[in-house]
Order: sequence, then C-alpha cells, then structure tokens
Amino acid sequence: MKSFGLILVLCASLASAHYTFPSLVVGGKTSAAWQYVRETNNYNSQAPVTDVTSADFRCYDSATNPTTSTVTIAAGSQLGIECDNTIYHPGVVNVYMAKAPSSVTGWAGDGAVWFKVYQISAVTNGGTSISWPAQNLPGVTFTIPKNLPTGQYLVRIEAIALHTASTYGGAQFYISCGQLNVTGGGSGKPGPLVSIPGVYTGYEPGILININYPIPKNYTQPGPAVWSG
Ligand SMILES: *[C@@H]1O[C@H](CO)[C@@H](O)[C@H](O)[C@H]1NC(C)=O
Ligand SMILES: *[C@@H]1O[C@H](CO)[C@@H](O)[C@H](O)[C@H]1NC(C)=O
Ligand SMILES: [Cu+2]
Repeated sequence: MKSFGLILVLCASLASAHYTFPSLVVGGKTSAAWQYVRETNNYNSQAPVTDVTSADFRCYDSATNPTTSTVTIAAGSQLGIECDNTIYHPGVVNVYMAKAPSSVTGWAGDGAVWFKVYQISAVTNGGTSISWPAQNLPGVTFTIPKNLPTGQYLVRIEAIALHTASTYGGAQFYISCGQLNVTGGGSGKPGPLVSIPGVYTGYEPGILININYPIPKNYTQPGPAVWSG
C-alpha cells in the first residue's frame, strides 16, 4: 500500500508524468510532432481521457480541429508510434486501425470500423507478481499486417494507465490517431470490428481493477483479439 500512495503523489505533482503520442516512425524516420498525428486536445496539458463513452475517446481532437498529413507505409513493414515522454504509468497498450472509405483526411471513423492490430498486456504469475512490459517504453513498434488491404487508414493508440483504476472512471487513457496510406496490401478481412467509443463500458476487468492489492492472479486485456492478417 505504501508504493500505491507514492504513485498517487507522483502523479498529482508531476505534469511531466503524463504523455501524448505525437509522432510516427516510418522507415526508421521519426516524424515531427503532429505531422501525421491529429493534434490532441491535451497537446499542452498531456492530461488523459477517463470517460470511455465520450466522443473524445476516439481521437481526443474535438478542441483542435486538426489538419494532418498522411504518411505512406507498405503493408508488412514496421510502424512506430512515439511518446513525447515515456509511458510512465503502469498499464497496457492497444493499437487499433480503421479503413477510410476514400481519403482519411477529415474522416471521423464513425461506426463499427475499428480492429486491433497490436497490444502489450500485463504479465501475471498466479497472484505473486504482476508486471507491465509497456511501462517506461518510449513508444511502441509493430508490423502493419501484410494482408491488410491497400488504402487509407486511421491508426489509434491507447495507453491505459491503471495506477488509479480501482474505482470507476479511474483508468487513464492516453490516445492519439495517426493517418496512414497503406500500399502493397493484400486481401485480408480485418476483424473483429468494434466502434470507438462503444468498445468499452469501463467495467471490464482489465479497466476497473486494483493492480496493487490483492495482486491480480490474471489480467484480461480490454478489447477484441488482435487481427494479425
Ligand atoms: C498513397 O500511396 C500511393 C502509392 O505510392 C500514391 O500514389 C498516393 O498519392 C498516396 N496517397 C497519399 C494520400 O499519400
Ligand atoms: C481473472 O479470471 C477470472 C476467471 O476467468 C475473471 O473472472 C476475472 O475477471 C479475471 N481478472 C482480471 C483482472 O482480468
Ligand atoms: Cu498520472
């Protein structure tokens, strides 16, 4: 319980403890901040979203009305999504994508169009320990599925911080949406498809959870299974 109190104090006192995901890494090159990522409302405050039902749970950009460029990337190659800090808090990561009907510029991402392409979960050990492989990473890197159809996509990262998640609405979501032009794709059928918001109620065992005591025996990653193509 001692370390739980310490984390709360650190969280409240250090704005630098919070983070955004403003850059993409394509072909080993890191983009400028907000070049290919829609500028989020928290670009300055870095504060999280906590209401999983709000419209801002999707891309967190209602206040910025961002115009963003689109980066071209080949299916089967690596995409990085970089943090402006590190993923400071204990928690997990999900990355979703959604295919735009035509140009992704200005496309909102409405409807059941989102599928998961990557996740970093927790490591449990029958109740003796729990660890968070995403914690302190400078960002995430994953492969755009080789069979993903060619076209334009939104790519949405959510880093879920769980240090204050033991009451409803306590989990903190750090969110960004980037714009991708995927080339050389295949004929895969991505799924399961979900709506965002809508994918979570906030009562999931991996979202409403006390990670400190008792130490969770198991951890259930929020959201659908990863589509790997
Ligand atoms: C997407 O990539 C194709 C193939 O390289 C290119 O012709 C097209 O202009 C690109 N579109 C955007 C929006 O970057
Ligand atoms: C652990 O597994 C049990 C049994 O399936 C489930 O009820 C519980 O919600 C899980 N706990 C977490 C934190 O995912
Ligand atoms: Cu915090």
